[in-house]
Amino acid sequence: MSARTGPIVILTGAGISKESGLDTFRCAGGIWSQVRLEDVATPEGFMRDPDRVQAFYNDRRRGLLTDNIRPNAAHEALARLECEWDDEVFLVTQNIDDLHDRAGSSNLLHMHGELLKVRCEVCHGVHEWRTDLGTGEDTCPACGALGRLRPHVVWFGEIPLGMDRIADALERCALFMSVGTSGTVYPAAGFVAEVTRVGRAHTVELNMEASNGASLFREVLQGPATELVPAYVD
Ligand code: BJW
Repeated sequence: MSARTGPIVILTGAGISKESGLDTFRCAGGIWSQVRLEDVATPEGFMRDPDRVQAFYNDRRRGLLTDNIRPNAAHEALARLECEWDDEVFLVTQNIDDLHDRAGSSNLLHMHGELLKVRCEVCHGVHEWRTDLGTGEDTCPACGALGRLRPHVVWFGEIPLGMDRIADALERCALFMSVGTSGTVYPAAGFVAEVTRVGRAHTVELNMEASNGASLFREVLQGPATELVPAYVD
């Protein structure tokens, strides 16, 4: 990785977990070709048919917890980078899986939430959760409300998490790296433009194919994350 003189912000998306065995959203055969996002990833979809939405996330939660889903060489390389540069590295992931956590990244923000957490619609408490939801018997560990837990994920129309912290980091960073994201979903898709507007940072995209925002990056590398990321950061 080229020499730098300031913080590094890394944005990751579903492509980084693809080689760990998790589906992306918009690749051929991806999640949005299997289900309609309006049905499962909007507050309106949840109000219309909560059981359907809970079943969608129950399936994905069970999938994530199977033994064969593990962090890959790209997650591990980003965790090593944080070991080397300490709190100079800020990892912002759009992914709700826990593969960065398992790889050892800790200066990490899940801007679209976490699959292994639930949020109580009554007291708004967030809790670790590893089993199915939606039986009507789910009880909030904090306030005791019955059947009012939802997946702690950010649906379309909801505000992503940690936006103030992200905006501050984008403004100060010397390197902005985007890994495995199609650059389709805002506000994450707009981060490279924000960094570029401030003008100081090097920007690099590592993705299987050119993303929607590829022309905004100073450097674009194409290929699988498990090859590109270790080669770039080590
Ligand atoms: C590989 C690979 C390998 C494959 N190696 N690469 C303009 C401005 C602001 C907002 C909007 C706007 N226009 C519209 C909006 C609203 C909307 C939006 O963006 N819509 C667009 C579709 C147009 N955004 C929102 O509603 C967001 N909220 C919001 O904007 O609030 C307003 C606000 C913002 C800020 C401050 C104040 C107010 C919320 C968005 C929530 C997204 N939620 C989801 C689902 C929930 C989580 C879940 O179930 O998992 O999040 S949608 C889904 O897409 C998921 C992902 O995190 C997200 C991004 O997908 P990602 O990661 O890019 O995956 P793919 O599949 O698209 O791409 C994978 C890439 O990997 C591909 O390019 C492959 O080539 C590559 N790849 N294998 C390397 N081995």
